[in-house]
Amino acid sequence: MKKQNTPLVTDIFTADPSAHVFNDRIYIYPSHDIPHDGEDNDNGDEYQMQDYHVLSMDDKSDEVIDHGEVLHQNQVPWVSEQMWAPDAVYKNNTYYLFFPARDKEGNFRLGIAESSKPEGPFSPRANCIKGSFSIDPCSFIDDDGKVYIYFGGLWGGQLEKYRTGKFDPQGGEPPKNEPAVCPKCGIMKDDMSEFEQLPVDIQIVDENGSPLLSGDEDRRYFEGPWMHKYNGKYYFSYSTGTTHKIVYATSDNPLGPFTYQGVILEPVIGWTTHHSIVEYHGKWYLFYHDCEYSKGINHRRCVKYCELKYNSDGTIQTITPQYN
Ligand code: FUB
Repeated sequence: MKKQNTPLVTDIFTADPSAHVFNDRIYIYPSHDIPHDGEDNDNGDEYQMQDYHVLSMDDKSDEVIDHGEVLHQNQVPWVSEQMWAPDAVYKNNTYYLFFPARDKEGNFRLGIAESSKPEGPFSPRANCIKGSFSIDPCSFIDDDGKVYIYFGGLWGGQLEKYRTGKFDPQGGEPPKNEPAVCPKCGIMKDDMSEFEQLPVDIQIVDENGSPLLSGDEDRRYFEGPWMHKYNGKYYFSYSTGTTHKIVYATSDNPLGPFTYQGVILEPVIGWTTHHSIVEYHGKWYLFYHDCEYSKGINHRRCVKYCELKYNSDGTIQTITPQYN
C-alpha cells in the first residue's frame, strides 16, 4: 500500500477525497485543483476545478493509479463552473458520481453522472437533482440499500443562504447564540432518479441534547460531510471550517439527531480540511488532504491517507497530522 501521510499523486493537485472499496480495491473520488496564481477569498473563488479524475490503490503494491479525466464540466449542460467535492455510490449495477457545481445562475447545485465501472468515465445527466443546492454531497448507502445524500457548506458553498427554505442572496449565518446552520440530507428514490422528498436538516447536538450554536466554531458544522457505520452506529463527520478540524457526532438513526463526540483530525497545513473514512481488509483509514506539497497554497492540495483507530467504547482516536 502507498506510504501513509504522503501525497497519493503529485502530477496533479487533488483534494476532498471520497474513498470507497469496490471490487476489493480502494477507489478515491477527489476534487482536481487547478494551479492558477489567483488570490484566496471567503467565496472560494480560488477553487476553480473543471473536471474529475478517479484514483485507485490496493494493499498488494504501493502503486496509485490515476484513471485520468472521467468527467469535464463542458459535458454537463447545467454547469457553469467550479466542479467541487464529489462522491460515488454503487447501486442498481451502476456507479453514480454525485458532484456539486455552479449552475448558469451562479448557484451551487448537485449533479449525477453514471458509469458501469468504478473508475468511470461517467456520463452526466442533463439536469441537476431537483431540489438540490449547496455543495459537498456525501452518498451513503445503508445496509437496506437506501441512499442518503448528506450535503451543505457555508460561505462559498451558500448553505446559509437557504435558511428560509429558499435562496436568499442576503442570507447569512445566525447570531452566535442561536443554533448553527444544519447540514442537509436527501434520500434518493430506489431508481436513483431524484430525491424521494425535500432534503431535511441534520441536527447536531451536545451531550445535553442542545443544538450546537452558531458561535461554537470548534464544533459546529461548516462543510465536508461524511457518513460511515461502525458496530451498528452512524458516524457523521465533517469540517468545522473556520477552526480547521475534522470532528464527528454519532446516532442510532441515519437522519439523527447526532450527538457531538470529538475531534478526528487536528488542523492540517492549508485552510480547508476534508476527509472520508473507509474500512479495507479489516483496518480503518482516514483519507484527507493538505497543502504541504505546495508549501501552503490553499488551492493546491494533495490527497493523503492514514490509519484510523477506535477505542473499545467506539470513540475515535484523534489524529495529529504527520508529515514525512
Ligand atoms: O474543494 C472545494 C471546497 O473546499 C470543498 O467543496 C470544500 O469541502 C473544501 O474542501
